[in-house]
Amino acid sequence: MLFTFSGLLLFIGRMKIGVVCYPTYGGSGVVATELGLGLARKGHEIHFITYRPPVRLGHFHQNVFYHEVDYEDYPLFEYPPYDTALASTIVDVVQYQNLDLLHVHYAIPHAAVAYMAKKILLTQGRYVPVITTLHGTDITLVGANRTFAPVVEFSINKSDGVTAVSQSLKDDTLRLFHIQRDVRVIYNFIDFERFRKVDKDHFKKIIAPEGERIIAHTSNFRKVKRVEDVVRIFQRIRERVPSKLLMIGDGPERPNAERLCRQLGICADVRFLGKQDAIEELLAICDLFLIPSENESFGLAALEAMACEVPVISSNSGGLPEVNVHGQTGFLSEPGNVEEMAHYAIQLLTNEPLLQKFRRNALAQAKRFDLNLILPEYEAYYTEILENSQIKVE
Ligand code: GMT
Repeated sequence: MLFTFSGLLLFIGRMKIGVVCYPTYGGSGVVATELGLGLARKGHEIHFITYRPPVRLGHFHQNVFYHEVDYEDYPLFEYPPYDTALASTIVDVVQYQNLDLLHVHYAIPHAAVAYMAKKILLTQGRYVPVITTLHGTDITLVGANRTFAPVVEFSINKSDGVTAVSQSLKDDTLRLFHIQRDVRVIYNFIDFERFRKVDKDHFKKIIAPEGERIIAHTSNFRKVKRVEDVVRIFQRIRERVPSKLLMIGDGPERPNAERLCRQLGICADVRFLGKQDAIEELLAICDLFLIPSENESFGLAALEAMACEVPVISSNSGGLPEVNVHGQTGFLSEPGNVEEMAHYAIQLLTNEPLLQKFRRNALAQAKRFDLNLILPEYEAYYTEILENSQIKVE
């Protein structure tokens, strides 16, 4: 059979890349969108294939295209067959936009759906390599569950390239699944054009009129984030240091966290801000960031805080130690050890020179994950996978 393969584009450097991701507020969707936008700025043509425009997509860009997954409901479907609709849309976009490769973020269901699309395209004589980026819970939480595990393992093994956002996630993947292929670690990244400390003093005066310390937590408020620990840590800090807590984001655990604030009588000092677009403006006024997660493959929220010169008190789970350096950019404790986390927070907040030093260290560490350093790693990986795929087809 004769396969058409648009790898020729490789030699002129400009790639046409299909990006499949969750368009919601969530680390994997944010990484996928910002990677796509970064690649578009470098001249690649990026085609997002999702059920809604990704939240961080923003304004029009000449190299960015958006293809909505077309889905028609039918009374028979108690569960919408989104996977089938997505596979059909991928087939359509690859064919008609002549894509070079597909980059899917979050294994479930994207890696399996991409495999199906690849197989359909092969019957039409078209080969498109698939790269899967593992983000965390697709491996450690949902992925490892037997409801999904066989499909996750199969689709990782069938991807042409697989990346993990931290060494810890790679190790977890190899421990939890029978993986017969290489998994490349390409760290998450930060765009310093957007995330940097800016002067928002007027804003600070509104949140903390008496010059209180400002502490923040950002997440999707899922169980794995241990948001009640955030409240308990803050309660302990507040007993020693006048301070305010900003709870940014939303999710299933928010009502429990709000209830706990009421029980503890600390509501006046805690603000639940819901989902926010300009997180960097909030981080700009913060003194400390809390992320006590049960598990965290990377902790993009911590990196965003560090880029804005905010030290981090975190758990030591998953990939967090690869981002937050104990005793330099913040402190790490066992998940659930709220006493120790509060102790570390108070130590920093009551020692201005130490806090300033940690602020500088946080920024220096964040610079290791600069978008401009990580983007070329993805480009090189794409090129490698395209070249290998070409050899396979030939
Ligand atoms: O948090 C999740 O449930 C899934 C996922 C997401 O889409 O937000 O988060 C994961 O991917 C992020 C981006 O790579 C990582 O920074 C997060 O650490 C990771 N979350 C977990 O591992 C819990």
